[in-house]
Amino acid sequence: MKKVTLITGVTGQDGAYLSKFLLDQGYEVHGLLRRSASADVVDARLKWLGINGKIKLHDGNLTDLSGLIRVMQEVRPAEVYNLAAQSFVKSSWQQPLLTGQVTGVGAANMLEAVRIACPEARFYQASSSEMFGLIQEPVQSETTPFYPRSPYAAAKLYAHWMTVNYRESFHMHASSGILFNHESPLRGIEFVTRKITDGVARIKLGLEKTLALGNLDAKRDWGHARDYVKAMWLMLQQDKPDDYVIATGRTASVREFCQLAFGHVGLKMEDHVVVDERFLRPAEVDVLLGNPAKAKQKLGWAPETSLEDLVGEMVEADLQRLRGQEHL
Ligand code: NDP
Ligand code: GDR
Repeated sequence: MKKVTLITGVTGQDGAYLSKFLLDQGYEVHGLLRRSASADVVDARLKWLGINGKIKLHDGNLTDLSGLIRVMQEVRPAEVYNLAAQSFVKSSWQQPLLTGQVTGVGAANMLEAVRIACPEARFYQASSSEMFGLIQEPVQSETTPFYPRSPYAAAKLYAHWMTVNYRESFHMHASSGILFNHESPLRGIEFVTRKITDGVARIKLGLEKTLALGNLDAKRDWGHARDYVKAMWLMLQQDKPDDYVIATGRTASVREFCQLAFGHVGLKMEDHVVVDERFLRPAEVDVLLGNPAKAKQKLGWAPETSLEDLVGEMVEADLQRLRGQEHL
C-alpha cells in the first residue's frame, strides 16, 4: 500500500519540490489546488520537474473550511504538508487582512480539518524565519524569541503557535519547520533572488540594460528548496512532533548575491543595478542567520547546496528559459 499525502500550496516552489521528493519515495501525492482563470499555467512548476499528471489535484482554498474537511475525508492522508500561504512579505502590507486570513487563519482551518476528519494524520506547518524579524539574538535557533516585522510574519506567528497548541491540546503529530529563505529556479519572480537571476540573464542576452532593486544591504541565510523539502519530510518521520530551524548557518547580503549572479556571466553589478525606493519596505528585516544544529542532531539533516552553486543553477535556468521562451 502506498503512503498517501496531501500538500497544500502544491503549485508553489516548495510544493513542486516536495511533490517530486515524495513521488520518488513512493508516495501517492495529492495536492490542493485553488481555482484559477489561468488553468493552463497553474502547473508550470510541476511541468518543469516533469511530474505534472502524477499528482491527484483537488479543488480547494485555505479559507474554506468545509471544502478542506471534504478533501481530507476523500483523501485520508497519512501526512499533511501545509505549504499554502500568501507568501510575499511586501504584498502583506498591501493586503494585510487577506494575508491574515490565508497565511494565519488558513493554517488554523487546516489544523481543524485534520482534527475533525483525520486526527491520526501527521501535520507539517510551514513556519518562517520572518517570525524572528527584528532579531533578538545574532544567530537564531528554536529558543530565540520572535519579533515579527510585517503582517505576513504576524500571520505566520499565529499559525506557528496554533500548530504548537494543537500538538499540546489534542496530541496531534503536528510539527513546525522554521525555514530560512530557500530559493531555486522555481522561485517566484517577485522574490529578490529570482528577480536578480532573471535580470542578470536578460542583461546578458541584451534584452535589458538595468536591474532596479530595493535594499541591497539586507542579509539573508539562503539555501536550496530541494534540500529544505527533505527536512520537512524528516520532521514527519520522527516518533515525536517538534519544531526545527532549517538554515545553512551562512548569511549574505542582497549586494553579495548580486555580485555572485553578475559574476557568473562575467558582468559587474555596479554597471547595471540601480536602487529604486519603490522596492523598499515600511519595516525591514535587516539580517537573518539560522542555527540548524537541532535539525542536524535529531533529523540528521544538513544543507547540500552552496550559495555559489545555488546562484549558478538559478542564472543558468533563467538563461535557458529566456533563450527557449519558456514560461515561469
Ligand atoms: P509560493 O508563494 O511559491 O507558493 C504558495 C502556494 O500557496 C501556491 O501554491 C499558492 O497557489 C498557494 N496558495 C496561496 N493562497 C492560497 C489559498 N487561499 N488557498 C490555497 N492555496 C493557496 O511559496 P513557497 O513555495 O516559497 O513557500 C511555501 C510555504 O513556506 C509558504 O507558506 C511560505 O510562506 C513558507 N516559507 C517559505 C520560505 C521560502 O524561503 N520559500 C521560507 C519560510 C517559509 P497559487 O499557485 O494558486 O498562487
Ligand atoms: P523575504 O524575501 O522577504 O526574505 O521573504 P524577498 O526575496 O522578497 O526579500 C529578501 C530581502 O531582499 C530585499 N530586497 C528586495 N526584495 C524584493 N522582493 N525585491 C527587490 O527588488 C528587493 N531589493 C531588496 C528585501 O527588502 C528583503 O530584505 C521570503 C519569502 O519566501 C517568505 O515567504 C519567507 O517566509 C521568507 O523568505 C523566509
